[in-house]
Amino acid sequence: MTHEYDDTNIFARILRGEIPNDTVAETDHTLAFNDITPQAPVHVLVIPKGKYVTYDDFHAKASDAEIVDFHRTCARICAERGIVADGYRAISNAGRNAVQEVPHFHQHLIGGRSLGRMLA
Ligand code: D5M
Repeated sequence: MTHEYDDTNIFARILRGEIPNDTVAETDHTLAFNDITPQAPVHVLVIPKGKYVTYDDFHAKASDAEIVDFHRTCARICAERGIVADGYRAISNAGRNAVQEVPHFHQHLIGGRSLGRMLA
């Protein structure tokens, strides 16, 4: 897939402040906000502030500081939102086969109910 970044994507617009979001956490490198169509009681999206399209694009191009900050923020949100004890799902859709809708790398943190098996 192409990793050419599209500045018009909705998360780029959120990062530019053009569209409101329900912020959960923000650091120098990372923004987390509630998903607009939650699939569970907890459904947070975590995105780097840099322009990365997919999981692999992020890890290929981002600095160590950005990568560490991103993952620490994800883990902190899981703890703060109380989904660690009963379990949760952390997933990132990438590209066509995963039906990625928004071409700005993001991780879904989903929990608060039984999620069933992901792989059918
Ligand atoms: O999922 C993209 C996710 O982004 C999907 O769960 C809806 C969510 N979304 C789309 N627009 C918004 C806004 N404006 N705020 C919050 N959440 C949003 P994907 O993994 O790309 O298929």
